[in-house]
Amino acid sequence: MSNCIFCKIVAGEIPSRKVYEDEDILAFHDINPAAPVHFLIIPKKHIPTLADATPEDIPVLGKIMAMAGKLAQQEGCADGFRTIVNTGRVGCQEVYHLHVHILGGTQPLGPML
Ligand code: DGP
Repeated sequence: MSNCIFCKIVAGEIPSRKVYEDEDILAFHDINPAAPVHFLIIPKKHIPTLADATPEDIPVLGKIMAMAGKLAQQEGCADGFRTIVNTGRVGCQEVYHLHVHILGGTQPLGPML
């Protein structure tokens, strides 16, 4: 999508600090980190929100989840991490290109739920 900031990152039109890239997904550091380690994993395909995902998106969504632990460990989250997917207005989603936040670091982040 031409006006989507994360599509522009996928296209290389906006720079990012990449963590991982393959033909289906991209991981890059969040511009506004909320934890010592904070990166995002996105599908390269423009899926606006988790609520817009369809059965045809299952492989790419599975890949994102299957890569999360490996990438988190690689980035320094040896003792665990939190995954967050904000969805829609009520979910306080700011960027309407589906993304999984990975947050971690050396200290526990504190309970959210
Ligand atoms: P959310 O509220 O779940 O939609 O979070 C969107 C996140 O995206 C937020 O933590 C900041 C991050 N973000 C927004 N614009 C950019 C950008 O241009 N580059 C990077 N690396 N991150 C961005």
